[in-house]
Amino acid sequence: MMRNAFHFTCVSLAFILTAAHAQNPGSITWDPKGSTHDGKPFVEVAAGVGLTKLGLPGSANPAGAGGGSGGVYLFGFASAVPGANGPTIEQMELGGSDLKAGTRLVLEFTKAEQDRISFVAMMADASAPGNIGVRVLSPTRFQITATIVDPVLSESNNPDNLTAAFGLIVQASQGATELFNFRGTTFVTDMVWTDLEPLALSELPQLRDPADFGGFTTGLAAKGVSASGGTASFSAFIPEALFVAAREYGVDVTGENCLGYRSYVQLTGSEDGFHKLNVPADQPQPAATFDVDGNGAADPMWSYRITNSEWSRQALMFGKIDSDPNSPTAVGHDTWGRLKESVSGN
Ligand SMILES: [Ca+2]
Repeated sequence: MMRNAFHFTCVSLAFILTAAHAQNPGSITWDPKGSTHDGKPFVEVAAGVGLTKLGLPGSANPAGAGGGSGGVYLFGFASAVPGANGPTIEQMELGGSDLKAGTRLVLEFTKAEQDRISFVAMMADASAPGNIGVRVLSPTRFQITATIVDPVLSESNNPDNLTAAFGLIVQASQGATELFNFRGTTFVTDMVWTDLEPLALSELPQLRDPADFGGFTTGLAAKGVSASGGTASFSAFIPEALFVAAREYGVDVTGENCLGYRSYVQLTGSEDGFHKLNVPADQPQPAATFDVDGNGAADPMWSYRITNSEWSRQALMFGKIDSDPNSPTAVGHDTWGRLKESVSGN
């Protein structure tokens, strides 16, 4: 219930909020005129709302829109302007438009000067280097590069009749060094984006109350990953700067010893679905499509992937958690729900 409220009041409010509260802290606005699909510009029809071409929204001319509050911004394309409950799965289909799977998106957004990009999560194709990127162009502007993917089967997308869809979540943080600033970590999945959500803060070891610096992770929650229709992939592109920050808090975590977790259960290797993608494995790699610190130079990045095959909600994490016997190794869905409500209610 919280999840639905969280997702879709945001989207439907976008049309009001973007005009009334331009670039307040925690607000983000899409710039259709500054964005392209396979090099072609979008058409702006209202502040923060765009179409692939002139005309009315429809399955051949999807609308892009976003909105949010409290530093969380949700954005997606749909064949109709979303109603109060957000786009339906059918409205997410982009296969009859110019946004077919394989289309390269370069999307630009504006933000408040003091906001930092904590993380970006998107449904996209991360299979090739350069397909994905996040660059801070100026203190008030950033760019996301993505390639549209054919979604896999998941809880909301069942049966899987989608051939192309796109959406993303951006979490902003105010302050360069606050604990919930993942320094521009970028998560990419091939599961429909409405089956994703940010973790409740208390789900991260460093953000428990009191803080538990036996661990430091970054992560995302996902639900409804199919066991029967193949597995969903979750890639994480993590700037070296995040591990530097974690070590400043005293956690012995590096890009090399970073591990993957599913609801606090360590994934021990590729047989468990955790893959380290850096080559060589002990060095961060500069990626031209990532400049999250906005210094004009490619950020050194680490990349990992978790492949998942469970039907329940999972907290997917990358980092290092102390083998403290007090750390939960299995937490029931109801407990997650209560945690999230308590955080959301504050
Ligand atoms: Ca940089």
